[in-house]
Amino acid sequence: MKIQQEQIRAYNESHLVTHKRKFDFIASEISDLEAIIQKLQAFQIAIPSWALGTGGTRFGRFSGPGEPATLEQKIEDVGLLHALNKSSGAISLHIPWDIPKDTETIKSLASSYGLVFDAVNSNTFQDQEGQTHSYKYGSLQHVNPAVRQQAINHNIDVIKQGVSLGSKALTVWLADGSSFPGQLNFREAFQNTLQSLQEIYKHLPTDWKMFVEYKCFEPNFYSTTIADWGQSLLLANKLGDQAYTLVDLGHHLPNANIEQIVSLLLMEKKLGGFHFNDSKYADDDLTAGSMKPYQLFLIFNELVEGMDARGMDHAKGLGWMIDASHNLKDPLVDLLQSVEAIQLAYAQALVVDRQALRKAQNSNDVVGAQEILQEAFRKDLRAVVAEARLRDGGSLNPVAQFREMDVRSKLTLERGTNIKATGL
Ligand SMILES: [Mn+2]
Repeated sequence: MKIQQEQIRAYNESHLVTHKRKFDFIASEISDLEAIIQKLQAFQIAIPSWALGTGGTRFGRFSGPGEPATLEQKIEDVGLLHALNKSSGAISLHIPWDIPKDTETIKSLASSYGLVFDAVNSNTFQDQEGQTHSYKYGSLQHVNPAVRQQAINHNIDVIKQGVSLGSKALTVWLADGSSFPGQLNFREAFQNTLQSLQEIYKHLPTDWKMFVEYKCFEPNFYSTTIADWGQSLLLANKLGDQAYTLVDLGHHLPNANIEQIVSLLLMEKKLGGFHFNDSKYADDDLTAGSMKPYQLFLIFNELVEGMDARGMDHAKGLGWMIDASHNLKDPLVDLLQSVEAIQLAYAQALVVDRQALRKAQNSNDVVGAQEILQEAFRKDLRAVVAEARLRDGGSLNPVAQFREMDVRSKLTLERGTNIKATGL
């Protein structure tokens, strides 16, 4: 299904008076509002192809009705999101879960929804049917060079797929590591991983980036070969200018100061992109901003400050993507909520009084610094984000409109109830 512009216009029409009242109130409190709205309009967050079906846990998966069965239907789903929020204009494919059969047809389908292809993601954490070697004991780190070569070849294939789709980045996330002390020689595992990544890096087109993602534990529980930002940065530095660290919010030990990590990676020109999600304990894959919205704001505060310090384009300078897939909510509503939370945190970071904050920092005014940050965080900027969407032809309230239109029932009528989307 496709949401028609007329349906969005009609929805907005009936909510316009209330919106205007809220917007005019907040507009009177913010200077430079037009520039902020323009930045929000430009800011796009890529949707991963694996988040469109209901996710699972290791204990079970409860698929919902009307899930997308094909890549075409996944693109249709992202098209629905983008029609409503005008901020989800890109899709990130996971290979081999979502290999396009006919690239040109898939590209023109995506562009009919206003979508482009974001980073492509390789998968060497599962064995695929017909695969010669198993990844049970790792992939790029493996003690057997033949296994490493198989994983290298897969990544090169993924780059080729991405080139034909118009992607500009490869994201490498490895499950490699060990679950028991003594299982691995750490140094050798790291060196093998580095050499494998160097082989893949040679196949990167000159206008591409390689994102090296880290994760502190899971599925391995004793060690992960790229466990934290230090190890990822070490690899990215050794690989070269096109390699960057990718920060996934769920891939840290509890209470890690992610905003500080982001700030230093940006300073080193080594922050490549983001995977947004939220968590209480570990890689919980919850909706962005659902658990710790203040942390999300603090991260954006460092992002805006750090990108401005380097004169970067907020929208294009880094890769922005959601990486979440939970098992309770309708995945499309969950994604709408995530995008909204990200846009809100970004908007709040944009209204921070930077000059005053610098002054407070330089005079050790601890109280003042906290007041300045919380003044921005506690501003209700929902009407500002809604105004940015309205100007682009999106819905004033994507979540409410999705539910009011009963989009999921319509998708279920079209697709049936017994489909399980490929993914986590
Ligand atoms: Mn991730």
